[in-house]
Amino acid sequence: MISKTDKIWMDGKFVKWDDANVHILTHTLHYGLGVFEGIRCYKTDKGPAIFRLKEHVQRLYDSSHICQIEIPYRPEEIEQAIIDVVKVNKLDEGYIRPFVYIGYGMMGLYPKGNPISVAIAAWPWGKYLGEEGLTKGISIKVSSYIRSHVNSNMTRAKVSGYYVNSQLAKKEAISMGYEEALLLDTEGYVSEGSAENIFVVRNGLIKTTPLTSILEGITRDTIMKMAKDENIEIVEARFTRDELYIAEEAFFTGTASEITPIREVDNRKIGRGCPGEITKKLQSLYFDTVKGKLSKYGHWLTYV
Ligand code: PPE
Repeated sequence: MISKTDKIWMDGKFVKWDDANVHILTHTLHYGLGVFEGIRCYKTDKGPAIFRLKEHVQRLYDSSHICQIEIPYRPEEIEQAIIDVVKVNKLDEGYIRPFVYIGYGMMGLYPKGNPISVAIAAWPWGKYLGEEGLTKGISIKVSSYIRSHVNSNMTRAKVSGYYVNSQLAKKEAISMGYEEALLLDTEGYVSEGSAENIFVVRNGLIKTTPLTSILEGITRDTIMKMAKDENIEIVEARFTRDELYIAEEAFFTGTASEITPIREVDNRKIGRGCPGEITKKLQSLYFDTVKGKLSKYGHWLTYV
């Protein structure tokens, strides 16, 4: 169950958590065209810090642009509202969910004139794939569902409706005893997890899937920059599921899932079946960064 906080920002006003409701004929609720973000804020020595706020807000606007939804606020207003939501709720650590949706008005697939609304909620959210998942790694399954064709779902946008595909894949994986699903693209190459980008390591080289059928993850970008700074070779290249099977290390990245090692894929151990050295190194750099312990990456933090 979600841990409630006090207030949610809805179109410029703070509303009590329990009163943050919408009409049942809210357009996005029926047809799935809404865009959202997932942002984390972490406890640091200098108070709560929001990780890569600007980039998340930029992606929210990019998602809206792709979907031709006009957000009735300026990006600076949304950034400030996100900071205010953390402040008002006295959160020192948690997850922030800005959501842009098409409101009540017309039904049918051309909702001309329906209001565009924005809501921002924040709440404490622990380890997405479990504490043990972070330390020992998770077991995943290549899904029978595939990511949509690039001209069906334009995955540079983070659209609510796309998560039907993710949920089906996740349900399938969990019902079969795995912790997360891995989806392939329409051509059969590795794409991403239900809510994570993926990296593999082999012979000291890191590979991550190129930006075709995947969300342009902000954690993915963070890890790519960190690997480069550590002089670890990293490339964006397509790879197949068997290349993943024989990888020495593999891990998922995402705001919610952070850096989660993958210890097994389709019942095949990855490396020695525990988090590898490069994964552990990047994971610790990531946690030190978000917790404000690395001044080198301090520019990615917005203190509340
Ligand atoms: N791919 C998908 C499909 C995805 O949903 C996410 C984030 C990522 C990659 C990683 O992106 P980034 O967070 O920018 O590194 N998924 C968000 C939603 C999770 C949820 O259950 O809700 C998240 O991690 O916040």
